[in-house]
Amino acid sequence: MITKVKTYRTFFPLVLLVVAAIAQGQVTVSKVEPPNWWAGLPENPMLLLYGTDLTSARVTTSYPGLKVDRVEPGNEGKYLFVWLKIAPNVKVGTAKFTVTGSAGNSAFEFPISKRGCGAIASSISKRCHIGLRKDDVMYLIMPDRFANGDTANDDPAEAKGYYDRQKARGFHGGDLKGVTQHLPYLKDLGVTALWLTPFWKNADDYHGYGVTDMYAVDPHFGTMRDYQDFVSASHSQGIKFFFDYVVNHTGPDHVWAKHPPLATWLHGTPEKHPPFDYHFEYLVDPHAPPQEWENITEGWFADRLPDLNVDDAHVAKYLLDNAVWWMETGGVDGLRLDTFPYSSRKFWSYWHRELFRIYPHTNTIGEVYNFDPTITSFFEGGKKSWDGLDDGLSTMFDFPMQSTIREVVIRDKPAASLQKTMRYDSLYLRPDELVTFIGNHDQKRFMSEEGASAEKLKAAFGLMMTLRGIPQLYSGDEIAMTGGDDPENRHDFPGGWQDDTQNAFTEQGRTPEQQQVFSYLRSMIALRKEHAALREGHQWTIGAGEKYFVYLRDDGNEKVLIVFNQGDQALKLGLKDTPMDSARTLEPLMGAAPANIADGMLAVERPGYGVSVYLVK
Ligand SMILES: [Ca+2]
Ligand SMILES: [Ca+2]
Repeated sequence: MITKVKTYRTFFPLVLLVVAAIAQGQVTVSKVEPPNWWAGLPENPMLLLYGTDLTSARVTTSYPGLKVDRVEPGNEGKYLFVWLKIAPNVKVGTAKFTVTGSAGNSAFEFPISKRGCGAIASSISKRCHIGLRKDDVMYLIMPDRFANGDTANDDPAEAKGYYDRQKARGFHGGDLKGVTQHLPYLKDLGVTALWLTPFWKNADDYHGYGVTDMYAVDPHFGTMRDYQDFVSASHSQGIKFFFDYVVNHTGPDHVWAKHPPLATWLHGTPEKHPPFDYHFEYLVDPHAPPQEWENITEGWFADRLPDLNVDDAHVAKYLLDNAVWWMETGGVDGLRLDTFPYSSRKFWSYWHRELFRIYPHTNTIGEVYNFDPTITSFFEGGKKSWDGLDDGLSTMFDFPMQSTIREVVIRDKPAASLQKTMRYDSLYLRPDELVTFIGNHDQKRFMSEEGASAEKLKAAFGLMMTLRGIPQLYSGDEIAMTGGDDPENRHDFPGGWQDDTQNAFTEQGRTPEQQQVFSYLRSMIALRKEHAALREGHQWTIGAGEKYFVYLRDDGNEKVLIVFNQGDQALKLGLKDTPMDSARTLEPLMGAAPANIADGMLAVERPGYGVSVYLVK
């Protein structure tokens, strides 16, 4: 009772003061998004101002080359949308804006920056905004779980209490500096592109998928400068960077969850929203009534993540400007698009068209988490579908192939299943650009599947490096890390922390089995780099059976033959009427079970287990 009285006495005058201030129209601006823009960037930004009493505010500036095109108030007087018009020849500098309320005024500064590959490091990074290409090998990192490059940010003052390396779902201390420090390791392995799970500001989500500020780096992962230094250092090592971009939802702790800028900003409220649904088969079906699939695009992911109404023009423009801002701030090469089917195709169509207008050489990789190619292929961009829309998506992760490789290699499904899955390549416009993988941060590790072994892991890597597509590795698989479903599949990389007892970043620190897998993968990547046919060549099936899949990669200049085998029988395949019918000899390149060509037949006497690669002469 006494406490209550005390509280009342302490706070009542304060409350009165605030109410009085608002009644008098005390306009304030507490945040501006985006916080800056660039001279010569062919896109005029829409600013979102946060503050108080912004309902009838006017915004002016006398900065040459800058004009306020129009303003529109948001909810509760807390938001104001400001559309800028920026002259192409605007000078680099800091613009000052005055915000005039019904009584009183406020101000904010808005820097106009110089374009480059990242605001700071433009002199080092000459090339950026170049998307994924067939020459690339991508590597996925969860920054919290890779390496701790800066212990000072482990338990940062502004977000204390989430750091605990003993907790599976706590922050473990990994950060952007840690990734930067291990770029030589990645370069040595043969990695040419990095995808990092989100590192923008979260509340307690170490994985980064619950954003609370779309214009900030989470303090656990470092500073904006660390981000810029990281991308710049990657570029100087010849490694591209892909930003993990999430448009479908924010974290539950984002201020928008309770105070959306507009009534139409989200699909519902934390209390009342459409349920989560992932049955993409209805979304791709022209005969399914909209009621069957509306919850896929409007439901709240996991029933708790505020779903952005991307069909609202303000939200769509916000998300375009935000992506452009990260692209410019760091010199990002491309974007990995999280939960792609969960946002409307009309939105993606707009967003991709505008993004590619600004960055014609970048590209996007969509997460379409489904194992049926008749469903996944629907989301590939470049074609209008039954809904009259082209969602613009450049390429996507090849989930159907990922599951087939595991089924064949680990669970002894017929090797010919590989051929069957790729038969559906006819449904894609660019099947050779699909991003192939054998695991990621959302799946049980390959090595933790029942029946897996280092030999099988090597065979899976061998397939991935020689089949059509652009390979993507998940950090830790190269050293045969184990781990079940989430969160067990996200253990720390051994050696990323000062006090780790093992350092698998170095050859001396790896166990014999780890070294065997690492060295095999490194050689396969090198082989792929050496032979253009493995990256660019058309893939022809030479033979497929219960225990073998034999295929050729042919780029017009060279022919490379790959024999995948998991049986103990000798192989004998007729080559007549195949693209190999004029082949005379085989030069072993890798794995190399003894093989020869005689009388129009390919003979592999003792094929052994796994992948063998030959140059065909
Ligand atoms: Ca740290
Ligand atoms: Ca959605």
